Amino acid sequence: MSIEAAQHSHANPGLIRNDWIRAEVGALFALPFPDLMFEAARIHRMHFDPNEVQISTLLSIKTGGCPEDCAYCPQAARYDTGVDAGKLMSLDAVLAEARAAKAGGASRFCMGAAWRSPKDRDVENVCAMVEGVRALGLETCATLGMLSPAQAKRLKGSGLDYYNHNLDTSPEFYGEIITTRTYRDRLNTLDAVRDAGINVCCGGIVGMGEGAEDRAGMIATLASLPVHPESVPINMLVQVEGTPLAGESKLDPLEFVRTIAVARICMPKSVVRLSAGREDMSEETQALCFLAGANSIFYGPKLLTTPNPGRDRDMALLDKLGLRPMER
Ligand code: SAM
Ligand code: DTB
Ligand code: SF4
Repeated sequence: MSIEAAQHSHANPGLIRNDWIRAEVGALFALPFPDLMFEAARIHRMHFDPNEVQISTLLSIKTGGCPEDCAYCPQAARYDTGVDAGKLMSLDAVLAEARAAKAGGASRFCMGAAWRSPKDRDVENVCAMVEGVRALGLETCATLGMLSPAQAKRLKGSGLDYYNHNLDTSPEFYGEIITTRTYRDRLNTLDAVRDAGINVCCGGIVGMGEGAEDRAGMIATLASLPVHPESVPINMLVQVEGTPLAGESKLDPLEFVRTIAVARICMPKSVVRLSAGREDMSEETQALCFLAGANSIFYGPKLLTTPNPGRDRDMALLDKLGLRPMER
């Protein structure tokens, strides 16, 4: 970090900046671990109760058969991963899952669909789900692929609280992972969601074989969006047999913790989600993530198609750490 930048951020700790450059973000990644963790925890405490964790439950409302080529994804039709393509779930079946999520202690229900982009008819069906889930007293989130401005407005009209659309990685590494849609396409969808007045949930994945500069580039891009995403999911790649990234060398868990800490420092007021990858993560690594400023998790035994820790295991962990669910 330059001396000016360091002075600037010390004079204004927790200041919201939208002009992060990669070199500054890279310098945060390179800090000694104790300094990085202390700074992240300090900033976390300025804006949040550090002992609270937001709890979201995921449901795949339309699984598999996706035409895109995202190299990490078990739902891409072109990879033989054993995930069968399904139809959009019925409203009743989705609401039954939402009731169970609420009973299990979730405050937000996130509906994911394996589409490149939804048809207008799909959007209508999802709007009915959003209305039903909200009526249960849950916050709603959807991730349906690319949206047009009109589709984003329609979803807002149904009461959708959050839309998840990830940048996934740095602009430079992106082409190694996805060729069927561009980084610009993703930014356009994020603009449409923001303009419609929906909260933005946007983050990425690490452990895909990217370099340290790509992790810094991803956080710098997220943190220099005109408005920071309200929710920032940081996923550790879940390696799925049959996808091109199966067998990729594993990322050091401490580098994952650093990514969470840097996201927290650069986006002080955003909720940072310790997202996919917890099934294979030790309790100690997860505890370090919470210390580094993560304050949300996906809760329930399944992510979209892959396993997540069971509810009992997670409740025991939160209990052991003295963490409480965040009220909505
Ligand atoms: N099809 C829509 C899209 O791509 O925007 C929505 C669903 S898609 C599965 C949502 C996000 O899940 C992806 O952007 C990616 O960041 C994450 N994801 C998918 N497969 C993953 C994996 N194997 N490990 C970690 N994250 C994954
Ligand atoms: C996000 O960033 N991670 C979630 C959610 N947004 C939609 C998805 C993780 C998917 C992991 C692989 C699977 O279960 O299919
Ligand atoms: Fe399709 Fe989304 Fe998977 Fe990419 S991440 S293959 S768009 S479901």
